[in-house]
Amino acid sequence: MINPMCPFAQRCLYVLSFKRAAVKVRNVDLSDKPSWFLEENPSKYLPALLVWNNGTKVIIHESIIISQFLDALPGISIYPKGECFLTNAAQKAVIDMKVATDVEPLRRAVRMAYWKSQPNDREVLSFKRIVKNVNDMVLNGCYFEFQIFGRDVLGFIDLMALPLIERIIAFKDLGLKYYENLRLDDLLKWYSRISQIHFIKAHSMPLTRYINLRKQMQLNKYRGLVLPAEAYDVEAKL
Ligand SMILES: N[C@@H](CCC(=O)N[C@@H](CS)C(=O)NCC(=O)O)C(=O)O
Repeated sequence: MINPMCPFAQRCLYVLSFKRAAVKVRNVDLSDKPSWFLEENPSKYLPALLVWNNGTKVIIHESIIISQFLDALPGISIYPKGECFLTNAAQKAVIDMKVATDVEPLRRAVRMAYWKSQPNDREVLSFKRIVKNVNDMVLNGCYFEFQIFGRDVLGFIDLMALPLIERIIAFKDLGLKYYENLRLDDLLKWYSRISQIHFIKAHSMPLTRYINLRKQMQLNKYRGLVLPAEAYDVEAKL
């Protein structure tokens, strides 16, 4: 269960698209939650994955956990898969750690940029620190695993970071204080590379949709993510 404009759902969609796994995707309007959704997913949060295992229903939440579950399904893996199981496990641990410590703080930066038009100095500093850290992890537009393992290959960190970085990039020309003297060159190079990948293109959105959603929030008109995503092609008006 997803909404195509939800950055956390997008993480799962990218992993699904990479795996080419046959999973039924159901879209949910979060501004008007249907009764089937409330019954099947009492937490009301997206993304959510319903799995039937030996007659038992399991509902999985949290974009990272769902993405890891999807990756573990039969087929190719977005995690490094070499000959040695210990190396694989150690590398997976390092990758998961990087997502937790360096990518997840982007949520806070994105949230601030969506909601807070007049940030105080502490908020601006915090935004800049989070974004600079990520910018420095993709020097010259290399994928995240280059800095960690020395190979410029798309991996799990890239897919978890993409929906959040997309929003950071989308808001860069709106004159927000967060972006004053903030270097985004490496992230922009990284973004221009990753957005050309076929399975990424299949789920990517025009960045203007995030700008229009932000406008809706700023006008205090946000009541949850609606369907279809095309609704965000038009700018919100007072
Ligand atoms: N930590 C969660 C965050 C999920 C989340 O915040 N989802 C939002 C949509 S983007 C949601 O379902 N909100 C409920 C609502 O709007 O009613 C994850 O990574 O999956």
